[in-house]
Amino acid sequence: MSPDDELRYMARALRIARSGLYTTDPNPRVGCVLVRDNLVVGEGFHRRAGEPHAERNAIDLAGDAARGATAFVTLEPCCHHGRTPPCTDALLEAGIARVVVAMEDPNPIVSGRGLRRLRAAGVEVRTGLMEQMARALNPGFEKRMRGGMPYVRCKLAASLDGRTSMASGESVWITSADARRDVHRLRARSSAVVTGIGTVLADNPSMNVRLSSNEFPALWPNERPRQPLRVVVDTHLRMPVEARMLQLPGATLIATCEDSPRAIARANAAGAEVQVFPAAPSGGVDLHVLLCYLAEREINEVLIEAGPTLAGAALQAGLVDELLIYQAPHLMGDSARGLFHLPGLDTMQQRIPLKFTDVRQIGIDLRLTLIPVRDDQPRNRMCEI
Ligand code: AOF
Ligand code: ZN
Repeated sequence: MSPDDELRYMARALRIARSGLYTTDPNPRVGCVLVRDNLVVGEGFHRRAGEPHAERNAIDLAGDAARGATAFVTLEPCCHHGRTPPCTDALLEAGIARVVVAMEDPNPIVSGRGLRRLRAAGVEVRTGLMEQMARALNPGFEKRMRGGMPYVRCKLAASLDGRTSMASGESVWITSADARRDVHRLRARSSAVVTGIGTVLADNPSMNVRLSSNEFPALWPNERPRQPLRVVVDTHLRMPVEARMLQLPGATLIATCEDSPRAIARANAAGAEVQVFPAAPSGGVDLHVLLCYLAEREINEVLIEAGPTLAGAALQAGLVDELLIYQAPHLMGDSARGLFHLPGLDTMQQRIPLKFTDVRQIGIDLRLTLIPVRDDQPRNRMCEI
């Protein structure tokens, strides 16, 4: 098989893995392609935790044709008994001769053991083919497995002059319907969506996924995306019992510093789960502790959709991995509110430098993707509590 063929088959495995983008949580998205005599004899992806892994699905499809085939897998085959049996055993039983893997499984109970098991059984193993792309498919799973923290995206919608709401607080809708649909896809791939009580009180948002299945290009027919866990950062437990999100399917978690049993019971009765957290030195729920807690609940990808206070606090604490800014082609004027509240930032030297990783037009708006870059800022913090 030529190097070009190998790239082609791994690219196919990666594309198939994307079919699980909205459903595998908390498991990673994984794809597998089986090739014999330069023909695809089977392929599969992991759909949902508890259901068969990608390799198992591909082997079942190939049947006897799997014997002597090469398996292209986007993640190292597992070698443990979890909700499903080990894929290494399935590959060996099926008589797979060679395994090409894009990335090692960061899960400490696998982490190289799957590859060693295959090699020990005489299977030829190659790793690292299209590794970057495989890692980009599961940033949250990898970060949680390696550091006990979720991958955090922060989404904001702004005018061309970087304003997010008028001085009166009025803010709906800044961007167009196309950009809002894009945000719903972002929500749908996230395990949790985080907002602040200020946004709840001002806008009474639903924070759910409201797209029909055909608006998810990666989703297979008749499948619905999950609803992410809704998290409201609400230091003083001011959540109104009639908040719209509490009436909707899916769970809402209130993260608070208020431990009054009466206030908690009231929120519980309205359908919200309440978790009490320590306050950060600057006041308000300690977001680092909150994210560690979410990772413990197997939350892989977090989307912060909040106003300038919460978004600024998360950014200044070095907790944001990626910023997504939807920018609309209009001006809101200089009395309107900005993107981030960043207290203590007074000199040019204190600026928070960012790097563009993607810029594209979505309908009439722009979507800017950026990552923080400064090394002397706390960044990619691990869970160390
Ligand atoms: C694979 N192929 O398609 C996936 C893998 O509880 P289980 O049995 O589903 O195991 C989950 C773990 O298996 C998950 O944390 C990750 O380490 C690995 N996922 N491995 O060989 C797959 N989804
Ligand atoms: Zn497996």
